[in-house]
Amino acid sequence: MKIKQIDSVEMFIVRLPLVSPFETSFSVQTHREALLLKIVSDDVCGWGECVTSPDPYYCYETNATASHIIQDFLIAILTAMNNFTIEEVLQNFEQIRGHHMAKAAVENALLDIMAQKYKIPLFELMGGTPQKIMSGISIGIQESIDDLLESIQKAHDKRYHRIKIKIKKGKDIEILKKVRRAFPSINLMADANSDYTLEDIPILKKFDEFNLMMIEQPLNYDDIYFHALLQKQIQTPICLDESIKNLNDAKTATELGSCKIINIKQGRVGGMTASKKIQAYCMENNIKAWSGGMLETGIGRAFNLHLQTLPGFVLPGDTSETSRYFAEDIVDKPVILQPDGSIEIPKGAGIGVHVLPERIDRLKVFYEKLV
Ligand code: OSB
Ligand code: MG
Repeated sequence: MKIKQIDSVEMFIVRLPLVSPFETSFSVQTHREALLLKIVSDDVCGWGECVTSPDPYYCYETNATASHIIQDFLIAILTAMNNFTIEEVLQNFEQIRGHHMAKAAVENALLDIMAQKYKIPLFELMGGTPQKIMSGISIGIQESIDDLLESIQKAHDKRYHRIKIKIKKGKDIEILKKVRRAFPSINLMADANSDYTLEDIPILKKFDEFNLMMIEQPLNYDDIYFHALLQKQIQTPICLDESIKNLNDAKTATELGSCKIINIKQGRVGGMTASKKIQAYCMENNIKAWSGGMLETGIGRAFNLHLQTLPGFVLPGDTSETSRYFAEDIVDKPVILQPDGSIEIPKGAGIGVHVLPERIDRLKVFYEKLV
């Protein structure tokens, strides 16, 4: 089906307090400032969430760069088109280099519209299989080991399918030792967010004794080659996050042996369609994939849930329940874990969550009508 024309485009930034600060090796986040797009086309309203933050500490894109690219380039391209498919939009977006998160946000909204036009859930439009989605939680660096053990205990009681802890240099071996002593058999992994270098190989080798599912992004955020050298020297499977920005990066990493696992964040790789291609490549090339998170609101998380119905997503992702992030979200229904720790895909056409205008209105710190 084609989209006839774009009727309106609105951009919001909402600021939601996190239930607790989220500390990584690169920053401490106390709020999620989410850039949202509301696009109306052929009388259907679609939503997209841009996974950028206000700061460029995870990657170079920020809410400011994304709103610039969306407003001055992507929406300009979009509104110049008539009677078009989403594939044609993505082709036209290729002229703009990088800025994947900005592109993904626009594609999000168009996919939500398209699925609603067909009156089917987004996963069906994507070619996924309806199923329960596995859950996972990402626990930030804590003040004390007791705080960390308590957070892990809570997540374990909720039956999260795997637990990821954030680590950094100096907050690693001793912590992992204590976590493993307290929880000898949980599915555990560690995310370093690029805090190590090859000089740290003696430390990174010690991770092998903790039976981790993987270590995520140990080395530089844009490195692929040195991760291959590291993987040869450690047993713990390496998972790449920051370094994989597109299918070509996934191929390079696979051919070099830089990782055994890839964290696919739909925003980081340029959207749902790009993610689908990467998961297919991973499946064919014996790389395990999972869906990462960026502390999304219920809008972005709905996209991540639909994405995980594709067969390449064989490991639990960073998809947690709403209450782990926010006291109140901007959508209904909130994500909750089932008694077995799984998550149901939102029902209904499109992304299947209902965006609450009153909440957006109350939490917004920026608004502009672009079209
Ligand atoms: O490295 O995976 C990461 C959040 C923000 C930026 C980077 C990362 C993360 C997370 C949280 O780990 C994942 C989530 O629960 O959304
Ligand atoms: Mg990560």
